[in-house]
Amino acid sequence: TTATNPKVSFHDYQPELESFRAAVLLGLAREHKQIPPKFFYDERGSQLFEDILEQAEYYIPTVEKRLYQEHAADMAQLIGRDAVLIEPGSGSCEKVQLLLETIRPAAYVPMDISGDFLRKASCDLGAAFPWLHVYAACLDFTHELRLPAAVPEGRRVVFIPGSSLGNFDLPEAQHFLFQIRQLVGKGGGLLIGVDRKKDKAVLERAYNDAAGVTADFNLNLLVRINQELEGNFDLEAFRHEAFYNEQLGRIEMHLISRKAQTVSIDGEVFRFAEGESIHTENSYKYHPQEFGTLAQAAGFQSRQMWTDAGQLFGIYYLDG
Ligand code: AVI
Repeated sequence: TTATNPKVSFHDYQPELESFRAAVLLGLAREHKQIPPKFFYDERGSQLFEDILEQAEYYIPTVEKRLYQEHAADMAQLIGRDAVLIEPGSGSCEKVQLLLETIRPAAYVPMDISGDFLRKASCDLGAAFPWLHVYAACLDFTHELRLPAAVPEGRRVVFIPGSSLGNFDLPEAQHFLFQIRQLVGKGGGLLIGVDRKKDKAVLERAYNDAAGVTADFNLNLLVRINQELEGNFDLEAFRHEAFYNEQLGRIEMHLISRKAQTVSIDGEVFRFAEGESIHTENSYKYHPQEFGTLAQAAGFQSRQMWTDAGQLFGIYYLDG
């Protein structure tokens, strides 16, 4: 609908070829069935996630937004002018907008697995910030972190709002932070939002919103399998479940089979017992000290942490 903006470019590394099919068929063949959470984010899933962000029970966006608003100047000072700002899992690019005018990066590199969604978000961003150079990279950031060749030289700072790190298991989180450290190098930085450990009831409400949006988000995975992989999941025969696993410090999301049943996907048959689960997501919560240790092991040095009065959420700035 808008004229092409020469400051916005799109680089497609085709992240989804084959991987969804393989992940589903392998994941459902395991003793404890599982599907990695990155497959939530097709276009409808990305939209449902945006709707989760609007739910009152899901406290992260409100708390985090306030922190960016209150401390933008401090953050900008640590990041420095004319940085290359890189955001893996950028989604609707909403958070970064709270910082762009203060940070004034030389380039912004949003990365997302959902191509159409990324394209639209980048164009909207280019329109809202006409001075900004955007190099959008459609890729699976859990698989590869690469910058389009056209991105200018400059101090690199990775920006990860929304506690995306929480969706990695510990070894993966470690590896991901290490890769970020490689990408930004010595002298680069990382600005990252990380959800904190807190009262179980608050956490469980956040992943079981009353309107059922998180449930739809979870169940959309089965819709995707039906549509893209010729599956025949009966959506009425599975339910959303999310609970806090205190011992492991994580929210777990599952899809629970309401009855004994078989499901076929692309000709392969999978059996489900009544009550059997497909584990679809973990969302780890970190004490500041735990996160500090993890980041340090990846080669980062903690510079600053900002948190809210309720100690729900932490934003960290780390030096590479
Ligand atoms: C993207 N990620 C940080 C969200 C989280 O809280 O772990 C995904 C989510 N799943 C259910 N609600 C939100």
